[in-house]
Formats: sequence, structure tokens, C-alpha cells
Amino acid sequence: MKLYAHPFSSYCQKVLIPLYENGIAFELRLLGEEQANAEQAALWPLKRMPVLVDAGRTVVEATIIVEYLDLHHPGPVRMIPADPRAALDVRMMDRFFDNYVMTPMQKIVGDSLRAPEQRDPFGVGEARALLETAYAWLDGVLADREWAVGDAFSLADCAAAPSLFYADWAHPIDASRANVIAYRRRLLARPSFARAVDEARPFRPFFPLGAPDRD
Ligand SMILES: N[C@@H](CCC(=O)N[C@@H](CS)C(=O)NCC(=O)O)C(=O)O
Repeated sequence: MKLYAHPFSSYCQKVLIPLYENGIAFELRLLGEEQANAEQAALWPLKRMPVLVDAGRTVVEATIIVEYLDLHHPGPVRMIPADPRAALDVRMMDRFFDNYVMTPMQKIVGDSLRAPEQRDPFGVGEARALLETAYAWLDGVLADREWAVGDAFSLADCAAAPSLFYADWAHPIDASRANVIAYRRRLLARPSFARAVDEARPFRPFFPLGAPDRD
């Protein structure tokens, strides 16, 4: 199994978590290297990472890769609950983290990489407002939960970990959102995510907004 990825990428970390949770062996094809880039472009012209190749099959989109791993390489930690009703809750929270935390976080980070005359302050303002609303909603949801959906770690937490990790760097979570802050801390303490974060440490100087001296 080959994973085209970069350790500092949030969507790549999302799939590294289940790989590490279940000790699944894979070869990392490090994007940024010329040969790996060329292979990825041939596999997936949209050139988004991560891309998984397994048994001759190309799998794209982080959520689908996590689902694929759960189906074809199941381990002790199941990312999709067996109960379809619980699975629906997990998929709903996965959509929440991708659409309302990861996307606005990427907007803020991406905008800071643009030339000053190409920046989009209106769009960044919208992204910041969306993150505020997302943090507020999530704070209520997490009042009685250890993980994103109940007591079991799942796909939703794979989405939550890198999105909240970087969102807090791009648009800090206010101290009043104590449940979100505590959840982010629990995610950072989870060995699979802690490993992904550690492997990405050498790349922190490349964070365009300046990585804070913590985490
Ligand atoms: N919807 C995709 C998003 C993947 C994505 O945005 N990946 C970023 C890195 S975190 C990327 O490939 N960026 C390179 C680019 O935009 O050219 C997924 O869930 O896998």
C-alpha cells in the first residue's frame, strides 16, 4: 500500500491517524519530491493529497480513504461504527469538521500565501465568522462527550484532530470554548495523532502565519 502525502498536510494527517491506530503498514510517497509528485499527478489529475494506492486501486478523498481502510484493512479500532445509526452520526460530524472547520481554516492559511494585491479580506472575514460559529456549536455538542460521537474514537475524530489543530493556529479558539479546547487537548494526547504531529514538527517554519510556540 502506498500513500502519497506530506506529513504537514492536515488532510494527510486525517488518514495517518487510522493507519497508526491500527498499525497498518504502508509506504509513504513523500509529496514535494519530483518523482512522487509525477506519480501523484498521473494517478489523480486534481493533485490533491492524500492519495492511497492499494492492490492496484487508487483511492482519493481523505474521508473515503479512512472508510476504505476500515473496510479492507480493519484493525482493533474501528473508524465507522457497526451500527448504521451511529455510523450516520459519525459521518455527519466528519462533514462538520471538513466543511466548517477545515475549509475556513484553509481559506485563512491559503489567503496568507497570496500576494498582497490578490488577498481576499472579505472571504477571510467570512471564514473567521464561520469558525466562530463552528466553535460555539461544537462547544455545546461536546459538553457530555469524550470524542466527537460519544465514547468511541472514530472517523469524526480523525477529521477533528488536524482541523482543530490548525484552526486554533489560524483563528484561536476563545478561552470561553472550554469544551473545544479540552477536546483538542485530548486529540493531541491520542498517540496516533501525537505521532503525526511529531513527524510534522520539522515543517512548522513553513506555516505562513507563524506556528505558535506550543502544541
Ligand atoms: N477534499 C480533499 C481535500 C484535500 C486537500 O485539500 N489537500 C490539500 C493539503 S491539506 C492539498 O492537496 N493541497 C494542495 C493544493 O491545493 O494544490 C480531501 O478530503 O482529501
